[in-house]
Amino acid sequence: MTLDELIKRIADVETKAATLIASAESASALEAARTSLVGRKSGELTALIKELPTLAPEERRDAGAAVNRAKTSIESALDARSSEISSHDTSVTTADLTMPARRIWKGGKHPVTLVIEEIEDIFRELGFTVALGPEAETEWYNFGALNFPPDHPAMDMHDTLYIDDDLLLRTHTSPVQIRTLQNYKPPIRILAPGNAYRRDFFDASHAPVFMQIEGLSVDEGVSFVDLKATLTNFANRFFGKTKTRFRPSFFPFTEPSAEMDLECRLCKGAGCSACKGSGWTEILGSGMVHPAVLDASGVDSERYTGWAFGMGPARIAMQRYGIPDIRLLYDSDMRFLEQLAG
Ligand code: 2NL
Repeated sequence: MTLDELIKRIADVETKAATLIASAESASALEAARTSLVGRKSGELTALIKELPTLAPEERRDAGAAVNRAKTSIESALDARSSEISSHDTSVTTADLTMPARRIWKGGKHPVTLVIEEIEDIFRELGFTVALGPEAETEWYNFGALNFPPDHPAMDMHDTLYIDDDLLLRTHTSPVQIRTLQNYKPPIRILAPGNAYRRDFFDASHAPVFMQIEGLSVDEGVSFVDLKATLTNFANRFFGKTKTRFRPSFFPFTEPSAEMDLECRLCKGAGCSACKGSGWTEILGSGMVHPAVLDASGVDSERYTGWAFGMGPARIAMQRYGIPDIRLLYDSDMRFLEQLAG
């Protein structure tokens, strides 16, 4: 090859390079251009460099300088185009970076759990702690220690689920209170939430497994005034300021016993279908702990007195959220639960 020919070929490669580089729209197209122009093996300019030794020695200096100038200018054009392409790389910029992330559905709390937690929060402020215990109990913890006479109908196989002769599924959470009285010295202020079991048919208002929450306060000098004041304060906190009343009742484990009613929120006491015309709805049972219960648990009933209450958080949730059938709380139907999930 002559020097003139080589110079012309270099100029041709430079012209071609300018179009090739300018038309490359992606990093891979640009990389292909780089290979075809200055690649080690098959680059067109590289091929011309390999021609240098065929020239006459006095021509090689000018030819070498021309090839190097072309190589430098092609390489800087390649670099400039490369930074242009990466600054408008469409694969990054089409994503909407302001769009909120899709979060994983982690579930929500069941309405009965919400009610239990709210009750716990109110009583926690009043100095109560939460106590838990077994769901399978002996007859003594479930009935005997609670002053049930030996022939009480609640102990009947028709009402209670027995595992064997002496083991049964607790019918209330009172056994937790008995175990606390046995193991701790007064003052005692506890809340006992948990499952309880009865041999009932599953209908609109009964379930064979249900949540119960009981409370117990035992100390020297505790009176019915403490019961009324604490439970009235609780009702006003939980339901908002509402009239309450206490009615005499009976439980084997309390004497005297009282049921607390709340003025019906729907008719404001006038009487409606929700309160069956009475103007009141029952929310809990309560009473002064029977001295026989304290003595059975090893607490001196001459020195200590106490009060207790029990309520069904499912019933409370039904009143609060207007749920007409208790089975809705057991069905796990997301269309229902999602409306109340906390
Ligand atoms: C209800 C109301 C109640 C209690 C539960 C209790 C526990 C001990 C001693 C005395 Cl260890 N009482 N719990 C008291 C009054 C009522 O439950 O409607 N139950 C069916």
